[in-house]
Amino acid sequence: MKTVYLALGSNIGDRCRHLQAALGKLEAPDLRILRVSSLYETAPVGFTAQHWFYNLVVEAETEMFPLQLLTRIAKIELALGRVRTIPNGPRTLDIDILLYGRAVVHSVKLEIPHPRMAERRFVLAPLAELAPDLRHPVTHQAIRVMLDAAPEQAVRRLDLRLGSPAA
Ligand code: PH2
Ligand code: MG
Ligand code: MG
Repeated sequence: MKTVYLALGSNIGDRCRHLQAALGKLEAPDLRILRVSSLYETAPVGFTAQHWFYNLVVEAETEMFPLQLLTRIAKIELALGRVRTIPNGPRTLDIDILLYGRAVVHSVKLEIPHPRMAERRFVLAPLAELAPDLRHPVTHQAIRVMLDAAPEQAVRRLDLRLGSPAA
């Protein structure tokens, strides 16, 4: 059993509903959602001519191996209407694996820890809410330290929390 952290984002249509539906689809006999961060409204990073995102981070426990988890995630993204157009462009739902236990994975299809997490407040702010003292397996920096060091980016924590489907 591994503890994993997943980052979810949506910036098309009913962002809340897409994220809530994703939580429902993630929960399964081989993937248990333990905790869900608050919801954050965040300015788009990278390709900036698009709507603001809703982002959150999920802490889960899974028996799946990393590539199995990636395949499961791709199915959920597809089921929720994801169409891949421009890189970093608008999406109904994006699910990224941030951390998988303390594992380091470099494969063509998958990199863990997520290679851009250090630059992304929209990931680090919700992750720091769940696991501020967790250390990045490569740099050994605590998540709260990574958040302090991350570049400026508008992230607003909303007074709104999506339910964990198991709760
Ligand atoms: N995802 C991206 C690119 N830019 N910006 C925000 N605020 N939130 C995201 O989830 C996001 C992004 C690529 O997946
Ligand atoms: Mg992403
Ligand atoms: Mg992705």
